[in-house]
Amino acid sequence: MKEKIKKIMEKYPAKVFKNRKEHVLVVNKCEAPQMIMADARTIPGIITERGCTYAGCKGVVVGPLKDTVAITHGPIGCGYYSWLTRRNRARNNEGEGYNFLTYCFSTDMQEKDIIFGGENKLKQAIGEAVEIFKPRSIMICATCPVGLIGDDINAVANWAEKEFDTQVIAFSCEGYKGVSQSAGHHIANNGLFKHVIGTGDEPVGEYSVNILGEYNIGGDGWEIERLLKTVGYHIISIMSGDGSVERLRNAHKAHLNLVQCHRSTNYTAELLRAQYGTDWLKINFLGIESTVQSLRDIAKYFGDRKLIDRTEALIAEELAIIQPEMEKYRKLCQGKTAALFVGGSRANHFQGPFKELGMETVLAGFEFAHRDDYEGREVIPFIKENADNKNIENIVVGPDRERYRLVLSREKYEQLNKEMSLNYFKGMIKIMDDGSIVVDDINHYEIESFMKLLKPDVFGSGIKEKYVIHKMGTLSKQLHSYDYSGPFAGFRGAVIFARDVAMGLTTPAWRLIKPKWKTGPTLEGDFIREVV
Ligand code: CFM
Ligand code: HCA
Repeated sequence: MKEKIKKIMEKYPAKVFKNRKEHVLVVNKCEAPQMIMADARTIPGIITERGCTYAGCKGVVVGPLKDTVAITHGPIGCGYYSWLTRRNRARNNEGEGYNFLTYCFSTDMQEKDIIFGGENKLKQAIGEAVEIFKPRSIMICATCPVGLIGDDINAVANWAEKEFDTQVIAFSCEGYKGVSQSAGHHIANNGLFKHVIGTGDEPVGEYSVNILGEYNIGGDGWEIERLLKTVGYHIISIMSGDGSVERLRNAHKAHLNLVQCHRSTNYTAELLRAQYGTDWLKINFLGIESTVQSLRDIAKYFGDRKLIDRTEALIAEELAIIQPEMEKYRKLCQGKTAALFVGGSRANHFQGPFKELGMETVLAGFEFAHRDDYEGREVIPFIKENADNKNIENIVVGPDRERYRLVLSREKYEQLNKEMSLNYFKGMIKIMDDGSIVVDDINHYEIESFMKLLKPDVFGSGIKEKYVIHKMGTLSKQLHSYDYSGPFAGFRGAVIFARDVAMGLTTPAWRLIKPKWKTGPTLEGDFIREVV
């Protein structure tokens, strides 16, 4: 396999070859720990699948907060692209205030604003938002031109806060600020931790948790919430699917933080631990086995008999409902293979659901994950800082004098940590079989090459790859937007996922497609080195 991969890479110019080969590995437990290059600059000119820092801040973390007016300061395309395209669902609330998600707020910067500056336009936009919507908070998200022309969004936020007596938070998440969406997650986490978390003082119930890194895509968060509430947990806040700023203000009061997407919220999880003493637990509600494991781990953390019994009763009840249907789909999918390429956590999280259908993952990779998402958090001290990640503020906090408290005694913590790994994420590589391939920041050339090499039955990724894969005569399953389906989380979501995959694999469409390039080249000509 290594030889075949080398052949793919050898087509690159020498410098590109040297770079790209560090981003690919074949899993081999005997060579563990295996290192991969990640969170590094994409080579200019390569057709990457990545997005920008603004997308990670506004589109991913801040955007789903429904009770705030998130204004995109920039050209209209940036605001438009991040206007619910992610399918982060939200309800019109139960007494929380508002839901502004169906609006797209933007300063719609024009050439004249780029030349003369856009601060006045931004001030005007905030004024209009206050007048029309009277929100409790406003968030300003910067796009590329804002940083390039030097609009001071922090000064505007300070001015507006006084002028309108409303909280205004500025996020300097210019698209180019980092190498991918990932920098935007960090900037958003920092802003919410500094200005929102810890500002509330609502009383919280017994067994209170936050769900971090769950964005309610296709309703996943609602299914997770249903399970957790049935067992008896009090969910203080969700960061940030169907989430609200008002609830997030009390996040510091949780007894435990549940981390679904490690990449996008590990910063907040760690800051909450350092400042308030709250442990975090990596959970995963995608797939039946990991849903069972997550529910059991949470109950074990609190150690209350009632919670443990209710957890087991819920698991038994849900399994009885889904098993007959799952069996039907498993028969249709058994023996097929999958390749997964998704942002920063789902190429990991969806391997379980495929496995439960009898499908092996032959390739998996991330757009923008860091080495810890691949190799486990133990590598964090060894990750080299570079000019790009130094560019993003790294907040360091100590214990809060009044509000720091530990839920577990030291002995209890030590004992539990042996059973379930608290404040730790083991990464993706450890769950993968020997011989499977890991590719970081894949590009279009590599997608096509690996498709030809591995011939997976399904390629799970996003909209940018979908039609290239379909044109190759293979099923593409969107694991970002869920192809307008979902929820996929929890027991019932697993059945919907299984149904969708079985349906996609068995459709007769694939027999009818004969891509033109399977019978001959579609483009012919000579390669001319110099044009006179
Ligand atoms: Fe986390 Fe996400 Fe993902 Fe992500 Fe994303 Fe997403 Fe994703 Mo698209 S927060 S890293 S930045 S799980 S939007 S809900 S699907 S790339 S794998
Ligand atoms: C983003 C959002 C995205 C894009 C999905 C896709 C999402 O990265 O800005 O490429 O299909 O989930 O909506 O990841």
